[in-house]
Amino acid sequence: MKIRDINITPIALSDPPLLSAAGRHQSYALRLVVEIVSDDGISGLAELPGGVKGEAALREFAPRLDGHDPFDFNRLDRLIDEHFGNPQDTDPFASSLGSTASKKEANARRRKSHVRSAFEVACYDLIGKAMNKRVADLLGGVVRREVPCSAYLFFKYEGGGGELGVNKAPGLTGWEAQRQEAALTPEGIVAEADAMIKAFGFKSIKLKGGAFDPELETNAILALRDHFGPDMPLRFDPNACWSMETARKWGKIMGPALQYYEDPVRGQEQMAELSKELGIPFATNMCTTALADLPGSLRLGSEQIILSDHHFWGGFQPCMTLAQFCKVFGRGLSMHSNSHAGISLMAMAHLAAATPNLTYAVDTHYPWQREDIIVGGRYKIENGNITLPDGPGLGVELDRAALDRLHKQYLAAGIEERDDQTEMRKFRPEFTATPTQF
Ligand code: GKR
Ligand code: MG
Repeated sequence: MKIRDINITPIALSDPPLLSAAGRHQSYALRLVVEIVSDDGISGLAELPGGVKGEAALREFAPRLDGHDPFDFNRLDRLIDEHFGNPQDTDPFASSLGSTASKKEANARRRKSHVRSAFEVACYDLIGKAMNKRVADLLGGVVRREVPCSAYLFFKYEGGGGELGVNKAPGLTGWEAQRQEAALTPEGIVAEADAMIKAFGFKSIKLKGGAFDPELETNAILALRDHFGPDMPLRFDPNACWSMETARKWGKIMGPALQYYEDPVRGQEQMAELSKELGIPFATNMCTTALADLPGSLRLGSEQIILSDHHFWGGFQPCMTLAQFCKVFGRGLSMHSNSHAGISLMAMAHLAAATPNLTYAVDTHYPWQREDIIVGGRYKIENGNITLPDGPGLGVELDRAALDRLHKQYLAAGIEERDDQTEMRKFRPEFTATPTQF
């Protein structure tokens, strides 16, 4: 079996105005859909964060895979290294978003990881379809068919996103209606949580912070704890935009209510110092984000829990290596997410289903999106779980009409890269997404 064709399609998914330290989500979230086709006509799928630079990187690399054997992952690695170079060789201790790597190095590494992830995941889907095996079977076997997900709450402005922008579609009920409402206060966050949990049955909650005054965000965590009681696991993540002083002060207050404190501060050194001081579990998807960061994580003890993400770690295989690391060195393991459609959801589900020591429910932005590119439309999350599909590979097929529609939506949206800061400046011209904001 050889790879004969590769199709790369940028799409735009409607996205409501969610807030974070980076600013405000644009009306559309960009994704890239990758399809590889074998010489016997079987296709393998993957989905990645979008943007013209990422798309260009995929397109430049893709011809190297002409005639490639999808089983040969070592060759894929060699081709990727030849094409992108291997910056990790020169500085294996560099942390991508920490203090030692420049933004340029971090972006280069991220692009390389994305490209490897896209083709690795698509190869697994292709192999699974060819062999009538689920991807999770190929990754080591299914240890759970029900993959628990966490509710992912955001402070947000009013608006449904997409064509609606800051407006709301009338006549909706339940989560569909709540999804369009503003959530700018602790009460608003509790209402958001209630509607999301009623619709999807989540049994743990993550709140994205970093958007407003730390006191207000801390009060939102305390309001969630009061509303849902002490048995509902709560996580809080200000994306490292808090100073040590701020994170220390509010961490002491919200700490007892938290399952984990995710990236309160920036870089492995600061994370290590504060986590020792506060003595509560720290988690990261910002200071330990690649295999090259693991020596630093060990040396410093920067976090107790690492969030994997097959898009950012370079595919399933590095995430399985991370899982082994977590097992051997006593780290907990959770999973990170960005706005995404059903192919990413399925890839996350297969990875989670095949990871015995996935110790926390996975993040997903999926409830915030409305459209999808998979046959059958939006995949159901029930009782807080994604149920692994029975079909081979990732278990989903591409809905070509939907792909075409969302590609046209991408062309019409005219967005080249995700840019939450510029989006926020349309409403708050003085806004700057500096690394430390509070
Ligand atoms: O979608 O705004 C967002 C999130 O802030 C996302 O970009 C983060 O990468 O969810 C992520 C996180 O856990 O840091
Ligand atoms: Mg995070």
